[in-house]
Amino acid sequence: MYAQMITSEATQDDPEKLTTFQARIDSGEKIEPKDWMPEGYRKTLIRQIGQHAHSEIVGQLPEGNWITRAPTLERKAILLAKVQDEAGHGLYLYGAAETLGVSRDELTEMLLDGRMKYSSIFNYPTLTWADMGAVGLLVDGAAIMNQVPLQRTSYGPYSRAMIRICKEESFHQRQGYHIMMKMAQGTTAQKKMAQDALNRFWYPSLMMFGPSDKDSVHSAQSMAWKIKMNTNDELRQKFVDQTVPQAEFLGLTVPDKTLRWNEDKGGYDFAEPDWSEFFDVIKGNGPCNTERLAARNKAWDDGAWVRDGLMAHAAKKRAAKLAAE
Ligand code: FAQ
Repeated sequence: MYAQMITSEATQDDPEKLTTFQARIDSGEKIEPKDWMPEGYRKTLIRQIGQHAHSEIVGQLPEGNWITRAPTLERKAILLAKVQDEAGHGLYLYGAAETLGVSRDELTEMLLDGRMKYSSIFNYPTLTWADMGAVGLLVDGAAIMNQVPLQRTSYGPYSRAMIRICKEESFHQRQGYHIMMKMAQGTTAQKKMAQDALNRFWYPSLMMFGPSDKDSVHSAQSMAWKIKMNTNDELRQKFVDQTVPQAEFLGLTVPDKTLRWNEDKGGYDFAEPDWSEFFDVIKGNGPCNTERLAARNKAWDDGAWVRDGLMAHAAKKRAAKLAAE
């Protein structure tokens, strides 16, 4: 439906403006908020940046759940800092989306009433401490693989937000790797926990890149506009190629019996995730969808008095300034 909307809107745009716009994109120029842009470009960016921002915010929940239970003071402090970073990423991204003419409140309302999505991965539970390692290693690892190319995306505010986000995400991935390393080198029970976390998070992490290219509705147009720099399958392949040796170094086994190095393509052959599970999760039927949205709705309702107070204070200051003029 969204794709149809974009096509019909794109055809309503002035063809001459569209040609000039595409030429700017093709020559690698950045598009800035006040520049002319096709309505479909603007809407696609709002959808992608908004979904990305929501993912950062909802993504705090499975890890926030472990802050009080992290095994040492040092691990608590690191995890707390990581979760705070995710909040910051959400804020830069909401800021980037706002330059496209949508407010943060509107975006939040669309998340809360189900009109906008967030990443499928955050609908899976984090059952043990080793899951914090798997989230860092795999989820942040997949996020970086997707986001490093987005530093070169065509929309200026999005690309600049991604530069800072990627720096922080690489620390996140390393802290996950460090947790996994400690667990894998620990007692038999700890190694088992690390393996179990890898088993549960492997396929959901592969799903983070989106459906296979043949089923990706938006890739062709988004890549022509350089909103996306790679296809979903290209990034998934790169992620597998990067992550398998890391897991092997830890002495852990990737839960895919078909996994083989393919000399001809210079990458691994691997099993696709269960796509019916993916589509089910993004429809709202994953293990934690209800819980995640309930937590965000509660946070929004509980924070209403703060927002109202800030608005009343701002109105009072504005009125005082006007009276003094
Ligand atoms: N989950 O045509 P495509 C993070 C939807 S950040 C849910 O291929 P597109 C940091 C898609 O929206 C993680 N929905 O779509 C962190 C579309 O539905 P729609 C988030 C998904 O947009 C770490 C439909 O399927 N990162 O994790 C997913 O061209 C640790 C058809 O798909 C970003 O958002 C999915 N996985 O490509 C935080 C990166 N995949 O909207 C805390 C930026 C697809 O028509 C802890 N986003 N869909 O109803 C992107 O690069 C793209 O949006 C893709 C999807 C690649 C996700």
